[in-house]
Amino acid sequence: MNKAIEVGIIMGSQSDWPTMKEAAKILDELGIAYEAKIVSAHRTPDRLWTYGKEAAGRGLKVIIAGAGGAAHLPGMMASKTRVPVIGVPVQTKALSGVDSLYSILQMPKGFPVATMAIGAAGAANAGLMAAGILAISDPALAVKLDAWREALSASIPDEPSDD
Ligand code: RP5
Repeated sequence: MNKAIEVGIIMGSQSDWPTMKEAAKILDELGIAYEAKIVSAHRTPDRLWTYGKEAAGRGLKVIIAGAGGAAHLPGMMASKTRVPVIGVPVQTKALSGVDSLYSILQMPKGFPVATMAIGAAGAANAGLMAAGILAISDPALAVKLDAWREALSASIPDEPSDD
C-alpha cells in the first residue's frame, strides 16, 4: 500500500523545480511521501485557493512552498491553511533572491511562514525541517533523521585538504 502523502512541495513555476528538487531529494532519502505541484500565486490563484482550502482535510502535515521574485505563494498559502508552511526563497537573476527572501519573510502577525535561506541550501533545509516536524510524532522517522544527521557529521573531515 502506498504511504499517505504528508508533505506538499509547491512552487510558483517550473523554473523553481531545480531548486525545489533539493527538498524532494531529502524527503526521498528519508522515505517521506510527498507530492510536488506548480501552484502560482499570480498565474494560478484559483489553484492556490483550492490547494490551501483542501490541504488539512487531505492530511497534509507540512507544506514547503518555494517562489522567486514577488514571492507571494508561501505567505498566501499560510493565510489559507493552518498546515505549517515552510518558505523557500528561490534565487533570482535580477536581485539574487533578496527580493524573494523579503517577500516571504515579513509576514504580518497571525500567519507565519518558516522562512529558509535563499536557494538550494534553503530548499534542502526545508526538507529537513519538514522531517523534523513529522518526526515529533513518528518514532521510526526520528531514528532515520538522527542517522542522517550523524552521517553528515561523520562525513566532515577533521582537517582541510589541498585536493
Ligand atoms: C515566480 O516567478 C516563480 O516562483 C518564479 O521563481 C519566478 C519566475 O517564474 P518564470 O517566469 O520562470 O515562470 O512566480
